[in-house]
Amino acid sequence: MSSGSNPESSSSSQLFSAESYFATQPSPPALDADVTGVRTFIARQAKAGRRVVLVTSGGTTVPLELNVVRFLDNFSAGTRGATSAEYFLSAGYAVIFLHRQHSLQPYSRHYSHSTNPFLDFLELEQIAEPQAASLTLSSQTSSPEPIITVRSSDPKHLHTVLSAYKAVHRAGTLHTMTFVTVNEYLWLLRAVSKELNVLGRNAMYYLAAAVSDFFLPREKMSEHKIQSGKGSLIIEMDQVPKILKSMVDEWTPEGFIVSFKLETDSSLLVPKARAALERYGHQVVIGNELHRRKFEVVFVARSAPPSPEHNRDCLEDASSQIEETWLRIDEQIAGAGKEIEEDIIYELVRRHSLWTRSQIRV
Ligand code: PAZ
Repeated sequence: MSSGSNPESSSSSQLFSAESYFATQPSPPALDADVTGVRTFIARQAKAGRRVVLVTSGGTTVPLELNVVRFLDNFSAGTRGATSAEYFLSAGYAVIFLHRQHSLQPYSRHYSHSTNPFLDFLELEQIAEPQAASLTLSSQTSSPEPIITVRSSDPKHLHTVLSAYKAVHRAGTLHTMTFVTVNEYLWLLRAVSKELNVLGRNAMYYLAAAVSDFFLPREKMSEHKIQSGKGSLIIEMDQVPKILKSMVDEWTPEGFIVSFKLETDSSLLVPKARAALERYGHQVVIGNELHRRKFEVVFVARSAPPSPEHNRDCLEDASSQIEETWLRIDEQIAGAGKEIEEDIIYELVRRHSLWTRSQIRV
């Protein structure tokens, strides 16, 4: 990074491998505690015989200073991830929801502060005499207890969401973890993937988070707030390592890995998704164009092998066997509440079932 006020910074960039990244960039302070928590969760789900999916959601930040005042961010609100997590849960999966702090979450997303402000659902009905039990909790023991009622224009929907939310809590099938920076995201992704590897093919990875492609290594960051007033600011960032390759080859070789590819130029969508599948050798790339992402996505995956005799090398070399499947919902139906994630998850669950039953890579 260079600016008139930041003369000590360097302008040389280097190419980080996953290995050199983790050897040089600091782990988040809570990593050990996070790993202990997720390990316990996975063990419980394994005992219950459940499949587990890691859903990543929301955008990562790239801090520009060590004492961070400024950072680069991403548009993602976490809608795709939070919505998908609900459909995975209702399909019987346990979900590790690794999300950007304060982004949308399963169930509560229906009543977020901006779409359906919670307080708008509450009415102060009447004043009742204080109950004996509540007297001990109240500092103003002589004041009557207010009664608050919930009023919704669509109580059936509220009831459905609340019932599902409570059921998931009772079952203990949702485990949430948070990140803010791209560095936290990468460390957590690696740690959770290694833990989930114990489930082999029963683990799925649904990587819907919008992860920065560029970052500022710790050694290039200014310690204090970058000062203005001495002209323009020039920042040279390094490329975030391609961690999908490490996931497939090292961290979780048996897992069913689904990555997302976002483009704004729709002519690039399929070629880039195909290239990602060929490059990393995982199971599915879901392509989505920024403005159409709620109505259509494209699944890019290898076609099912014609017979179990096909070996892994034969399939991986055959790029001609990569096929595209478009999934679309009508915009009017989407406006009436239908969510494309319902169909995405239905299709992925079907493919994951085939994957768990097959003995070869498809
Ligand atoms: O969070 P959101 O629902 O607004 O957006 C979802 C998305 C577009 C970030 C996701 O579908 C996606 O494509 N994630 C991967 C982005 C990428 O190419 O890095």
